Amino acid sequence: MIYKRSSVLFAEAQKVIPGGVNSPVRAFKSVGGDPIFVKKAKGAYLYDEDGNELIDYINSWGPMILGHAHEPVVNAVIEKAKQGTSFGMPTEIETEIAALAVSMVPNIDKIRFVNSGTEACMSAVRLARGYTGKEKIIKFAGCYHGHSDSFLIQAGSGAVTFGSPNSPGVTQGTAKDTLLATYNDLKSVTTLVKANENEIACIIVEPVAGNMGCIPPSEGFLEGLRNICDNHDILLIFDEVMTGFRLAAGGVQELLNVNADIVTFGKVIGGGLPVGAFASRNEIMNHLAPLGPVYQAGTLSGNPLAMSAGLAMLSELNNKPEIFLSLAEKTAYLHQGISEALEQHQVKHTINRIGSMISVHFSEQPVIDFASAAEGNNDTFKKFFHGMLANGIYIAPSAFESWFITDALSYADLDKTIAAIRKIAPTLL
Ligand code: HOZ
Repeated sequence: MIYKRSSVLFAEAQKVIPGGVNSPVRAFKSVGGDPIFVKKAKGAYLYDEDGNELIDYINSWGPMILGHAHEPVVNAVIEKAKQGTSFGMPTEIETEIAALAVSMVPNIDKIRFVNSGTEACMSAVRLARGYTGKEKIIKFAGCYHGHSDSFLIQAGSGAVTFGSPNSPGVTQGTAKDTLLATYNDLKSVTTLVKANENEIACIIVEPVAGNMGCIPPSEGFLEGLRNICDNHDILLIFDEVMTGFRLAAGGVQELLNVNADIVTFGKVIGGGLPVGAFASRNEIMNHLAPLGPVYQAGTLSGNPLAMSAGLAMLSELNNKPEIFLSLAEKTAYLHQGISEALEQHQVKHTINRIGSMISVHFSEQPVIDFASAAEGNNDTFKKFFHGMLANGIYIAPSAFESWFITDALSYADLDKTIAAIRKIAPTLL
């Protein structure tokens, strides 16, 4: 594969954009080399500026559940755009998609749309604080809930990829209200709750972690969090930015049958357009302005283009629930193929998978939390990443991200991916 034009574009970008990118993980810093500039995408494939075709396992970090440039989504956006692109006024389609989301996701009565997962999580925490009258929050090391101040404490994803899980610019005052627990370790949570009795507003968690690679919850972990919250008047927030409408129509709440008090969503709810949302029961949502005192707002919130893309995508997922099973089967097939290819050459690895999320950790130990995820061999990951790229397969340029499987991926694409891994496995030793 040749990446001349991408490198030229990257050099130009660096003159006018910090690091040449608008989100750090894209810069390839942790894997080396220049990032690839994408020209267009269709179905399971990316087409870059050098004319290469790549099988995509990032899928805009999750939302392309039906594949890129999915026709009903694209057509919905085109038709909407012809009628104007932003009004800062209510539109009927907002109610349509809200009603659909409320019917798909368990345990919510109302939903508020925002513009990103970051905004959704930030607003959910404000709502939890306003509702409970308490200030502290518990988050888990390696979980990433966007880049707002309260969450950049031992954050995963790009923050850990670039060694700044605690970012400068976050004040001590903010940091002291974020308490840190260990994923899949209920004891670490009860210790914090006991030490901060009546001070904790909420526990926010990725119910399936996707920002330290994919890490599913251990048996009883989410149920345990639910119990702790119930016993101490703490709200449980599920950050379903990656998992919502992906692991099941109703996300992890449905898949694993555990209820959260507030759920947050990201780009998936806009079919890949800039959007996010948070949702809860009436008693909590009615605390939001204009009904209640907790303020939250945005001109582009409920933007008609994002709503039309989201409505097209969610409608299709709602009408074809068999998609979730088919995605899980494809992911299991890929898992088996990757395992066999790596085992054949004795490459130390652990594969985590749930539904249509999967990741390969280059470590022999079970990967259950941030510490075990960080044990992975990054040199092996770098070789793996570049080997995959050379063979036309695009995975996230960081070991701390999940792969996402789409409906557009065929078994032939999966076989091509497995064949590439078989080819590069001997180079990983
Ligand atoms: N932090 C995002 C994934 N967990 C990456 C965002 C991006 O670069 O688009």
